[in-house]
Amino acid sequence: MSISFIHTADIHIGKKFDTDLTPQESKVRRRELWETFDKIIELCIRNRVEFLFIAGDMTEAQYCKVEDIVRLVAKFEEAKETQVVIVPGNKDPWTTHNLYKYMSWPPNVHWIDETNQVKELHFEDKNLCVYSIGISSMEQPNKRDCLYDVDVDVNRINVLLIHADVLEKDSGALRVDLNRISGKFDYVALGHVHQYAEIRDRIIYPGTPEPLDFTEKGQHGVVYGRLGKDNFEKMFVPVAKSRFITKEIFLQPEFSSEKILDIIKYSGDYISASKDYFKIILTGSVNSGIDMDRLLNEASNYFQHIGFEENYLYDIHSDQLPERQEDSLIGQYIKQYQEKGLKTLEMQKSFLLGLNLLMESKERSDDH
Ligand SMILES: [Mn+2]
Repeated sequence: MSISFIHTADIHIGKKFDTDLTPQESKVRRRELWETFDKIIELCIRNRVEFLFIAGDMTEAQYCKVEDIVRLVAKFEEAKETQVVIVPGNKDPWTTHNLYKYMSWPPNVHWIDETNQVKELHFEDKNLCVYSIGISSMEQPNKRDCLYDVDVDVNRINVLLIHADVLEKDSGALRVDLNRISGKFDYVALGHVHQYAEIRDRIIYPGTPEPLDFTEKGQHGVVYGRLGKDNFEKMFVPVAKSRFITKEIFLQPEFSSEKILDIIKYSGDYISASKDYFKIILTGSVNSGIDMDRLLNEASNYFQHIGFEENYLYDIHSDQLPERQEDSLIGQYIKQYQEKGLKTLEMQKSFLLGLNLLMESKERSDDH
């Protein structure tokens, strides 16, 4: 006997994307999280998936309104053939403030509402037992040591569903020592790490189904599996709408502005540029005659979202600067800046901007 399941975590519905995105883009991205959630529900319905395991951080509770929770209830109602097991994570902890507590959920939704002892959910008809423990707050780490005392019935399919740090990267509250539990469970459905990772055989972090920032690289999706006592098959189903892509471009002084524009433009193919989030890191050195602000502004038109990290410097040589007489205005200006040194891109930009203005006004007065 075996069960079919989808394992996801860290959807972070409601998240405010205020670091990388503009307020308008942030709104779009929040809607995209919902679209991805809907897609996961659709996958369950279409494939008659028996179990949906959600291993914490389904939402960011502090940004969720009652409407959001009502929408979740309605979506789970649609997937009524799928048994949904949800454990709270550190972004949606099981506290008195959490709206989850005050909602009436359809019968196919099973909440892990225990934070001080292990909860066991038995699905007799499927010979499955799900073990789990929630999180109440990060400040008061709950006693997860009880996890290590679990006794499983080896004749059943045993799943551990948990929002946890098994890589020892985080503060203590979320840590779980795999060495003390492995062997007991036929599958460990983890949440918390946002990148897909198969930690050991049958112990998996599915990652965020829709990536949340530039640290969450590559393809994102959910784990779709079939699990029995003697068999396990899984596949990774990419459900993410967009990817976060970082590219580095090394600029050289001989590059023309057309060439730089082309390199940026071809960082993403047409489809990718229309839906993915790009960050371009510019390094190297740029000809001092190129107006990079204008160029980057133009390049932005080819992307749905693009941001630049400007780590290059202008290539400024004194022999390329206009012929100067020490006492002329331009001469004074250049001298002043050279004494200060042109060490940062910001200083270089303001120097070149001022120089161009002076040159233009000189040309104008020379014409008269
Ligand atoms: Mn998370």
